[in-house]
Amino acid sequence: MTTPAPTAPAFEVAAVREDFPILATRVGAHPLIYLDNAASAQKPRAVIDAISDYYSARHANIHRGVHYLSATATDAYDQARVTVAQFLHAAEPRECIFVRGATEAINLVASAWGRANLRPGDEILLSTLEHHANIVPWQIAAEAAGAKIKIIPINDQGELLLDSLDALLTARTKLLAITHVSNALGTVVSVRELIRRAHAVGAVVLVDGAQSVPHLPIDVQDLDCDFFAFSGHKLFGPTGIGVLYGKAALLEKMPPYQSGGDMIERVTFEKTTFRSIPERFEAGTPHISGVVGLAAAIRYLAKLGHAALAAHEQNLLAHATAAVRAIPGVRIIGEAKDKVGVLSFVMDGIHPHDIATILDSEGIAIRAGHHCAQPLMQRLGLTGTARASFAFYNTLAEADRLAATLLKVKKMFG
Ligand code: C6P
Repeated sequence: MTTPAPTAPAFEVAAVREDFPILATRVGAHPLIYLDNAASAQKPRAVIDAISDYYSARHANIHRGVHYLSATATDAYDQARVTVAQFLHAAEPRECIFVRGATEAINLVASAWGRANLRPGDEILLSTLEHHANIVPWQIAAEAAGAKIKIIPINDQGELLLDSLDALLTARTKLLAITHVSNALGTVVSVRELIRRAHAVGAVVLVDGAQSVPHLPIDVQDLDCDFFAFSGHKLFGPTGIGVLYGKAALLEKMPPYQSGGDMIERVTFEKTTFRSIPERFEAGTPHISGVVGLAAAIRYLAKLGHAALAAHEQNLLAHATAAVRAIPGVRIIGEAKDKVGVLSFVMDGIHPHDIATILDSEGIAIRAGHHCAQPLMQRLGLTGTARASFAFYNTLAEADRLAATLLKVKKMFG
């Protein structure tokens, strides 16, 4: 007789919820049901404690003092970079630059890489799914260089039309900037395939990972992307901190983005020389406590284990999708085969903001509007959607409450 293989322990959502103090909030008479995780995720005690401990016992400015506290803070900051590099599977920690968030990461590349590399007639390829943070910086860079922007279209399910790539990717394509996961629809984009095809024409690829890091394991070397951007606050870490990963060979050739203290080698009034990466791109006193908190979030997630979280989230998405789809007059927006826990929908004759307001009166937090993806909304013929976005601490009962309350919304509007 063979011994049965050990099965993974069931995901204990009730126990995990205990790690997040804010989930005990009450909104009037109702328990909070937080379904706005794609906008910003909540923070576990491990992150809150790490920040508190940092300010209570370890704070000083980094890279500047010879004293004990400065050395302690510098060590925490440098160790966090190692944690981030391991999380992304970067070849070296110096390839991970601390920035304010995904928005700043993309602006850094558009500004510094764009200035050095874009020329008149060059093309930048984006997709219909992009968040404004991965559109507007490229429009500004394209205008400055005389470059042109082209767009990968989508089908009605919200999936990229990869057949269009043959015509769109040419020797003129200098950069592909593509989202890994759509914030508005939840579509997972097959970035690995896109990166391979972009590299075949000599283009550099930036992946906007703002919505993928909370849901998918990331291996930047396996993806072979040139740049990868994400924000800490969507990854259960603090606001105001994020990461730009870039291949060392590319980062080293880029001019500075911002300038000032800590990024210089030597300054005279005639000329300044700059430090190597990562410091060249981290001018001024950084968000040290944010970096410490981000590393704590990554360690917390590693302890829970990706497979258990992903299975629970997929279960939540399937359950919520079926329950919401069953309500007459509701249309799900974004039905890609490969999705993370984002459920966008519209209801006949009811404005998304009215849906969100009524849900809020019952303690349910969702987002309504264009989700900073106006070109996507135009393609879908909508001004906005209602969006429920799930994290691993959400429960099937919360998904049921969402559906039951949407039924009430429908009755209220007749
Ligand atoms: N999306 C949402 O509710 P920042 O603001 O820098 O942390 O992240 C910007 C950003 C970039 N790319 C994608 C795909 C995103 O989803 C976001 C942020 C939030 O969908 C706030 S608009």
